[in-house]
Amino acid sequence: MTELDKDAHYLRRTLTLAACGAAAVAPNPVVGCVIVGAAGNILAEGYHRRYGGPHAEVEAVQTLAPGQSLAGATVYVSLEPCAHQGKTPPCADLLARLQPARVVAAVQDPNPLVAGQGFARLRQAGLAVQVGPLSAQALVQNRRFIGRFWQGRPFVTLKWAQTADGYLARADYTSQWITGPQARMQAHRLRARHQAIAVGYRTALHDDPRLDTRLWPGPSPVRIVVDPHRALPGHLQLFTDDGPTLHLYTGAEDALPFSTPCQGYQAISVNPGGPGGWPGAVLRTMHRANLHSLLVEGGAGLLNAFQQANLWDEAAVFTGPCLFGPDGVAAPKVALGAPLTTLPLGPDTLSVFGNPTLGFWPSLTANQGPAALGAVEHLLD
Ligand code: AOF
Ligand code: ZN
Repeated sequence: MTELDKDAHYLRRTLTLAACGAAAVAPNPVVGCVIVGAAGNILAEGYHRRYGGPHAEVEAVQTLAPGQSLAGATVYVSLEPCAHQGKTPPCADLLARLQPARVVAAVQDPNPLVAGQGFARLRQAGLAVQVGPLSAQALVQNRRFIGRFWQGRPFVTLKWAQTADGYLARADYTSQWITGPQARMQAHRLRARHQAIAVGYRTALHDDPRLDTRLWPGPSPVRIVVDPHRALPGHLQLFTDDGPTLHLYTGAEDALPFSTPCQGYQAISVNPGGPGGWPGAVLRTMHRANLHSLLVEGGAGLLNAFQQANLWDEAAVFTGPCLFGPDGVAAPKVALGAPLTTLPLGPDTLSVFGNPTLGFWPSLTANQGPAALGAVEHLLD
């Protein structure tokens, strides 16, 4: 194996380890770490297991044999070691004390508390520092964490299920499943990967959704419901099942609309007349609530609003075999281009698209060259 092959091999392993934390670390990034000895043997491994817990480097160092020297060793990590005193002391200082020969990180941490300072500390301590290979893969894996720093707003995924002829629902909104159980599990995986989930008035009323993750491991997202006139009835599961619900409306902030809302319920008056219309109002509310990623589940009105405001980064489109035309509710008319990846799911498919005009995907491809477009293996982590 050449040195480059070896670095790619172990960095790939850091990404595999990082993915093990996917269900529990948000809003932190997923991070994996592998320590390889001078003889090429793995000495320790670890990953960031849960938000607030030890970082990947600490997890790995804790599994080193007592007294193990790191002379000549390489520490591989999927993200730049941190330089700040957060919930744990800086990982860069920990590695500097252990004095391996090299630290190889897949990407720089965009968090302004780190942003190159971790690398600087390691170099000051005399360690060789290398960034990449596999930068594009690592960026894709942490795109929700990284994208929000690049854009200064939450990472937004649009999600919908459409019929083979391009409709979201029948014209009269009578409820009918478009996709099968495999696709629904994937939809719950997507929910578990986002900190918040938004639906509009009509979807809340007609579908009475729970918006939880009962079909996939991971936390249920904070529910955001856009109800311009505060007209939704209090018996909806969004308002009765416990779990945070942010109920967004316009107008005066007076008494709560329901006498017994669920635990974590908040009625929030917003101004959709500001920049970005309703999508802008949703994202500003999320910023105040410290929520960094959003799955927009529908319906057509809310999806179209995010698309028209160009406030989206990714689209996850499920397509089932049935036909609702010609009078159904049309799927959003988004210029999607070619999918980044397509997953066959029983009779259905899931296609993932990146916004071709702004934000994460064009920045990634501009920074990395078109080869980055092949870096899609972590899209479905
Ligand atoms: C690392 N290794 O495994 C992770 C890092 O709130 P804290 O103290 O856990 O810090 C979170 C920040 O630390 C997060 O925003 C990101 O910049 C970095 N995450 N860094 O060296 C890790 N998870
Ligand atoms: Zn750290």
